[in-house]
Amino acid sequence: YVFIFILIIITLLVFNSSDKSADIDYSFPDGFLIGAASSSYQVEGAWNTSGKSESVWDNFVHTRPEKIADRSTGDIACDSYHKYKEDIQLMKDIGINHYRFSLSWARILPTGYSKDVNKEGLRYYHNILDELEKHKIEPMVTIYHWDHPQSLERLGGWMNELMADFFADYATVVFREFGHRVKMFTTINEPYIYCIVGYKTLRFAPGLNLSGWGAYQCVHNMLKAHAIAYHIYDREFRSQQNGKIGIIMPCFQHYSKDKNDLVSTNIAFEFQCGWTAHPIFSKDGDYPKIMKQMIAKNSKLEGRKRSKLPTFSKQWIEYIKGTSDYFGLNHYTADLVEPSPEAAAFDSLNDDGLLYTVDEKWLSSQSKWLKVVPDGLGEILRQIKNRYNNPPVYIMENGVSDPNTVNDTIRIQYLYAYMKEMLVAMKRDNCNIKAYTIWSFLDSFEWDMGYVDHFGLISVDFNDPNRKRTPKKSVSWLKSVLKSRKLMP
Ligand code: LGS
Repeated sequence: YVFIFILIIITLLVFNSSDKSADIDYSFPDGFLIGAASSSYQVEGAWNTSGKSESVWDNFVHTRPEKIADRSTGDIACDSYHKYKEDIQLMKDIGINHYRFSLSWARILPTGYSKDVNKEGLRYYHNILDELEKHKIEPMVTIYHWDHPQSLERLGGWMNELMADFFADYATVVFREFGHRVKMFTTINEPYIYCIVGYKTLRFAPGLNLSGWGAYQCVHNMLKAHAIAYHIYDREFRSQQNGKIGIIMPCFQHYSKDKNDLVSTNIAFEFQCGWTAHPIFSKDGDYPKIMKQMIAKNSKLEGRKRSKLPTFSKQWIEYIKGTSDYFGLNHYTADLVEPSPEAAAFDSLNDDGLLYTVDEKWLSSQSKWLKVVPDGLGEILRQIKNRYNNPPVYIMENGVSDPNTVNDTIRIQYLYAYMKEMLVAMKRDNCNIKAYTIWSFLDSFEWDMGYVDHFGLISVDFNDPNRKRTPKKSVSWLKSVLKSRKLMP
């Protein structure tokens, strides 16, 4: 009896501690969307043709070539301006449900102002929409993915509060022109990355060092721009157009180096994901409290009269709160955080007082910053659910860079493991996830990494004037997943 008793206890223990996801069926629910993404500057090319003006990225790559790993530009990129039909045919062959792409502000409004509409620019995007419609692929349109006209940069770009109004005028042109055929809009892609990398680490356009406050001002004006555009859509277009509009945030998963350091992981979350998510999705709105406190404290230590983090008035807090029909999530990887007080005191690059590292055991990708940590996706999805009352989440970017040109086994492994985590979060933990979008459809101009990092499902030969496309091995894997609507290794 003792033996049987012990056996029962052991079985119970093993059962309880075993993977609770074991009994999950890895099929995708009806209506769940799977697609792929791109952005205008990264794929279009045709940088100065058909009425398009110079964008801040055109200017950056032409004037500061040393900032780009291979000194390349997006002048031609994948030439999707001319090859969109071929691209959309490839999407059709794969069987994806939606295509997330962005509009070039400088192509639609070359001067930046809404009165000067470039008909050829509008035509190009109508052509894409026609083609998508023909193949029954749903468009998901990002209004702004970092490439505003250089004419607006001359006025200070996102440092200028007026940019919020310029953006809202541009968005209004977009709603009026495309809203009857686009049911899914994103105002701005990742304010965090554009503002940090453009104003702090200086790797991206406009690459300006504004003594520690630029990134804060930049996100501040973007949040205003987003909210104004949201309200315009809500007031003037929603009832006839019936679409959704929201914003996209990058949220890495942060694990603490010391397992019990929940303070550091919370700070890391709030300084990245929470910076844009808290004002929009939290009950109280405004920036996360911890951010306001820490930045104010550091600003004082640095001898500044005001906090580097601008303040929203009560009216703005209310106006911004709730302005997203969905939580647009870009997620790639995870890191380890630990407190690093010395860095925090006087280094304005480090107001969160944290040191970020990685676990050397994590599998590497082609990009230095990207380690393969699939359970990070599950963790971040559960955090979003718990912190913001389970909003509908649209995963708008997830993917990996893989040095293998066609035999991209890292990508297959990555996508499989990350999608699996997502399904566990949906089916076991009831996270409200509506869509999964792979970054990216094509190998493309990866910002400061030029054409070095390959994120595409489709390889592009950038030495070929014709930019020949070749589907990678991950495409055949994805095809069978999409066909069976079930995840298979
Ligand atoms: O190509 C971009 C992908 C690839 O890596 C896409 O245009 C962006 O929306 C997105 O941000 N993407 C991306 N993100 C990771 C950026 C890591 C930079 C880390 C710097 C943090 C301060």
